[in-house]
Amino acid sequence: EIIAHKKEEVAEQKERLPLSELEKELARSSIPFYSLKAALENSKSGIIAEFKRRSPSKGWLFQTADVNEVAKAYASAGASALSVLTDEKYFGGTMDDLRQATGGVEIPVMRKEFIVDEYQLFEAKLSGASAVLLIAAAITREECRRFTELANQLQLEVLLELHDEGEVDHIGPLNRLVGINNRNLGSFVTDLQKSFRMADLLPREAVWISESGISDTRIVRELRETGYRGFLIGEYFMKSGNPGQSLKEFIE
Ligand code: IGP
Repeated sequence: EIIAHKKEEVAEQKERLPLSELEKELARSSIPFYSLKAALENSKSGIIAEFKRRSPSKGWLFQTADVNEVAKAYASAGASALSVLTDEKYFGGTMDDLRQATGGVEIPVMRKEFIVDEYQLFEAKLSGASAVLLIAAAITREECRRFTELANQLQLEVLLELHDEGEVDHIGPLNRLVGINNRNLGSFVTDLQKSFRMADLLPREAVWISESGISDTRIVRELRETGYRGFLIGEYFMKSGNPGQSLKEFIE
């Protein structure tokens, strides 16, 4: 469904702009890079604040949000990094949202997308992203290794997202940022216990990130005690109507 749709979307893009064109453009440009891994290892908040206009389960959270304004507000409120949805159909995001966010802040910005093709990695880099999400459930182990390698060559860090125990075998030696998505992909129900349950299976040398359904600081504290260094939060901030302020109060 969503993956098939993505593959179609990418195929159309590739026709308009061949990969070779993106490669040339990349060779001509110099794009600032901020390490997500370093930001999480060294930071106090560990919060990856997400710009998310809508979600498939909740509908619009903040349709008219100004991405430039929110990105800057998140950064100055103390976010360690940003995540920007670029999927339009399900999340109301665009590549332009990503470009505006990366142009306005000096912290790592991750492209949040269903990555199914190399092409999307070039796009991410050219839009100023410092990191990309790879969803284990959406790709084979071979693709995971291939995409991670190419991303690293392009100076993009990879956050590898897992949903259940069975996906742990996607983690390769290059995957140093591993996320547990607390949201069930089928039912959209979030279960924070998943992060606690799966902690034992994660490599010690990786930076662990807990994703989705986080809305209180007590959980963040418990996750940190369990070993998590990153906390990916979107809905809670976006639905408040003032995401930057909401993050600020969350941190204080
Ligand atoms: C943020 P939340 O519940 O705070 O809005 O979750 C983030 O984890 C979620 O948007 C997400 C996501 C994804 C969205 C995690 N992995 C993959 C789309 C695709």
